[in-house]
Amino acid sequence: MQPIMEEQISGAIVRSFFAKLERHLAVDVAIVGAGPSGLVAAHDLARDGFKVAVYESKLAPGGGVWGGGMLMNEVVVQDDAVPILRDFRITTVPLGNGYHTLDSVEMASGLIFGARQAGAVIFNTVCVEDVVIHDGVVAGVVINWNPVRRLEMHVDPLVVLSRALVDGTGHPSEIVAKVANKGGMRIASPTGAIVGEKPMWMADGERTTVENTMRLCPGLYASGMAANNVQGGFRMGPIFGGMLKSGRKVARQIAEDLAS
Ligand code: 48F
Repeated sequence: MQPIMEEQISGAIVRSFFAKLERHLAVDVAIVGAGPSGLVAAHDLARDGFKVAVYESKLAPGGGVWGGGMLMNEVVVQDDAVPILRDFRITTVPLGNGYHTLDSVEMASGLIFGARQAGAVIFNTVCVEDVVIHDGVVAGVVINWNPVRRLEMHVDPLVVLSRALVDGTGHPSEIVAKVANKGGMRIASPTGAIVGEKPMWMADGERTTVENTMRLCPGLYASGMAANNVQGGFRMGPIFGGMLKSGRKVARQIAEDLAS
């Protein structure tokens, strides 16, 4: 007897999802947070041949890009970030003063599509609730469905091992907090712990987002606003060049570290 259509559709989804999950139970790079820095890092590392999984707790990847500035769906980037956007074929409109505007919906969807097309796998609606630490090395992520976390259901998670883990969770730097506070590990910051983000200063925040993007301890890196929160940088609002450059920087550093 031919299987009925509903059974074929459900079966195809179940089989292909679980094959994808199983292929990614151990990865080269796990990236937590599908904001702009995480998506650029995912794109660059996957393009270089690394096995990359991105975990995003929300249904829609894209982080803080979608809403532009105060829900006006345009954002701004500087000249030196435009080449990164070109790699994703995202359109920019020059303002003639070193800055460009772009449509935040095109930016978010372009970064997601580019990362995925490069080969990174994105697990959306999945949150990273903890980390794995083996002998002083951050070695993976503890994952669960975000609705399980939000409903406070008492459900044990699954574990994915990683050679490099990127905290791209934005302002809260949730993953570094787990490593530093719960794991008790010293991280590369002025205090050895999370310093905490400062108020708004666009120029300084943009500069330090890139400078603060670094390896924090064996196996752990931070990108984007998480990197600034860890090192005590200023926030910067709806200008995104620093986020894009941070993603590219962390990818380059991980590629070098994993090759050595
Ligand atoms: O905050 P977010 O966009 O990260 P980013 O790359 O970019 C920051 C800018 O958007 C903006 C800014 C620019 O001027 O300041 O804030 O640093 O995206 C972070 C993503 O991480 C997800 C969260 O839902 C968001 O989409 N996230 C946070 N915690 C977790 C998580 C977690 N524990 N597990 C999975 N995803």
